[in-house]
Amino acid sequence: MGKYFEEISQNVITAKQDKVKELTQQAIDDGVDPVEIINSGFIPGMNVVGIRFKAGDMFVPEVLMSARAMAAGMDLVKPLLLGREVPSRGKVVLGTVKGDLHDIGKNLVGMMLESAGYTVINLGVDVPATKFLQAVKDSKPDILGMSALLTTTMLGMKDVIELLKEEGVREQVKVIIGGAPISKEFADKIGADGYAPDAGSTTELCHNLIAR
Ligand code: B1M
Repeated sequence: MGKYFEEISQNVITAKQDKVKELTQQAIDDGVDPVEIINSGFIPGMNVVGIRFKAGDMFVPEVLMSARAMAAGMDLVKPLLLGREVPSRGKVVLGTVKGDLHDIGKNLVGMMLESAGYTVINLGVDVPATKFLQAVKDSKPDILGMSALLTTTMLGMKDVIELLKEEGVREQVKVIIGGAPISKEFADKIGADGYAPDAGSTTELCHNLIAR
């Protein structure tokens, strides 16, 4: 059974989408537990991608292709998980702040988090503070992640944190932020719990915040 995992991981890393699909289907037909295919095949592959991306050995287009290869395999596995309790590392609500339409980096962060075992609720782009607030109230995530690529829109992150405070839900959720103009200093200044410069370190940041 274990023979599939290493091969699936390798083909996720090298972004061979058709091969990932073929091997995943073979594993399913052979009776391999779908959760094991995720935990021992997809996630270790994406972990390597995350490490290589962080080290500068892989670039954004390659990471996206690996994530797509994994998603192709995930499409085959997901229907088998319906009605089953899939262990999640935690829930993350993600969105690009109001007035900002940039989503390539945010989606990359989302894919990395999903492949690391998180449940991700992606609110999309141009998300008003009230929508972030509603998502925190409704979905009760462990982490709220905001992205901004414009120096003008990054200030909207502070508005969201203030609104969470006003509504008495700030302490229920860890707030993390990222995007090209964002820095650790800015995160500290607006009272966020964390900042990550790239998708790989966002996963680590979430692990650390949830473990606390
Ligand atoms: Co725009 N844009 N753009 N743009 N754009 C920038 C950001 C800009 C720096 C270009 C420039 O002038 N040199 C500039 C901002 C200047 C500033 O504010 N200082 C700019 C501008 C001005 C604009 C417009 C105003 C242009 C215009 O219309 N006059 C306009 C604004 C539209 C709007 O949002 N309202 C605009 C529009 C666009 C497009 C629509 C054409 C397109 C976006 C398409 C899309 O996203 N679907 C676009 C693009 C592609 C860019 C650049 C070229 C690339 C951004 C990108 O995708 N990078 C960008 C220049 C640049 O950054 N070099 C630019 C790749 C991506 C993987 O990186 O997004 O940084 P990044 O994400 C990283 C990290 O930042 C981090 O992890 C990611 C992966 O490692 N990260 C997080 C991101 N979010 C995170 C969240 C986290 C943690 C980490 O936790 C929650």
